[in-house]
Amino acid sequence: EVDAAQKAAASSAADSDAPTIFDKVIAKQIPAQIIYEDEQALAFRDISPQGPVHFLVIPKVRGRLTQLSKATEEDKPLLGHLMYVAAQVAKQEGLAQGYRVCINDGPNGCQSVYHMHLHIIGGRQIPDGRL
Ligand code: IU
Repeated sequence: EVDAAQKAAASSAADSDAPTIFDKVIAKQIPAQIIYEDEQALAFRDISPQGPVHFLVIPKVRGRLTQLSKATEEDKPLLGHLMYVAAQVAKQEGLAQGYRVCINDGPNGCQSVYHMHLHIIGGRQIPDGRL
């Protein structure tokens, strides 16, 4: 398992405006289990699931939203949409008992892919205060 320090080191190296693997997911150039898609957002299963259900919700337009801390006033509707999609897909996935929504930002947040994304993890009891 990759520890937090390794992940943080990898993420600072990756901190750029360069395209990420998620652009290839959006373009369907690499296989991904896409479970929801609309004009603005995409949800797909995390390749390294941290629970029985673990999916990511991403905006299709990455350019101005590589990470949450880069969000501007104009991103507010999109951020709201991503949260709403997370809840709808969680329902679709049968997470009636609840789930955790998490966004990692920057090196200290252990962000590894610089295309903003929400993690939705459920299907098990999540310990208080942890992923
Ligand atoms: P992070 O918040 O940037 O650390 O999350 C990135 C997530 O993207 C992480 O949970 C990976 O397992 C996941 N992921 C993926 O689902 N598919 C990929 O091709 C890659 C990463 I690279």
